[in-house]
Amino acid sequence: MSKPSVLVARKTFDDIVDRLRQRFEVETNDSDTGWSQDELIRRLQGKAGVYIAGGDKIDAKLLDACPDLKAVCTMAVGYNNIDVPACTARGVLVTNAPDVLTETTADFGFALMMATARRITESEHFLRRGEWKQWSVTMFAGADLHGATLGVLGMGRIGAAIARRGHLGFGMPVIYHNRSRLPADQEGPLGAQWVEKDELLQRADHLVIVVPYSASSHHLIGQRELRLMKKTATLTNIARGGVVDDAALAAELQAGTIAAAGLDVFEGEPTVHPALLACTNVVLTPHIASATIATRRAMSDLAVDNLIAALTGGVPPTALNPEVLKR
Ligand code: 8YV
Repeated sequence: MSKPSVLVARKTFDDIVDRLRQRFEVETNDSDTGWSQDELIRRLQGKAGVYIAGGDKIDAKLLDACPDLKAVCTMAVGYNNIDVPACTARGVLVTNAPDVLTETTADFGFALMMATARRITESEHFLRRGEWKQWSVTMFAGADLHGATLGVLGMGRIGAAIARRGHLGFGMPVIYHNRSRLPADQEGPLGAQWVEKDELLQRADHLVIVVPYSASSHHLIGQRELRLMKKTATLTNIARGGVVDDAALAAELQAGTIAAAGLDVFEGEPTVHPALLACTNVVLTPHIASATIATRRAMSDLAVDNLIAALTGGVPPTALNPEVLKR
């Protein structure tokens, strides 16, 4: 019997792809540029599985055009790029890559929040431009993190890991909003108190956004929400572009409605709203919250574990629609 064929639509570590080659016929994308959906559809003909990343769109149109596809395995934890119900309806298994990136992403969220509060990139740019001529008592004076109130919007795995850092490491009172409140035995170790969303915005000194993107979280933070925040507050978004209305944020940053923002994700990335680029009180990074070698390897490995299990009769470790396996 011939081996099943799979497509690795995103370049990843060669030795991890070799694990697929031992079992399947493998076609790879050897460039860092993702394929258009038409190209993806063309290359998926006759393929039983696909390894993707966050930017690759899997929808009903693609599924209908790729009838041999049985498994879609993303190396990201977020899966807003995949129409999971459409996959389930067609018996296509979907897996994501949770847990393995939680601590790395929380480290980065904290780093971005600190860089934002303490004006690290803004002051570095000033120094590099040769503008540092004298000391001043308020030069790049920012806001403290220790003891300040940490607000977490979205208390999933990554939100909890950020709350733990704030509570245990920085003595921050932690407030959070999430659709469902954590059980008391989970809130306790995080020192976290559930509050309504508006109260979170009003009370947080440093707000970190960690909610998944969906139609219901689109522009969850816009002009109204920003205007509820303290003038001295910072906002950090490591979730997804689209959760924050970037144009509204840029306008409110320029107006001084909040002190500063740290953004790792953007609407329409890799394009960044020009008004954000023009703000000095924003730290901008190119969607790298999970980017350590160890974690990117772990994410890729987990996607490959899932793909192998899905196509060899095993149990994929992190299936999003495991009901498909029972059919
Ligand atoms: C990924 C992410 O780098 O896992 C996620 O959901 O946002 C990032 O960790 C990216 O999506 C991979 O494409």
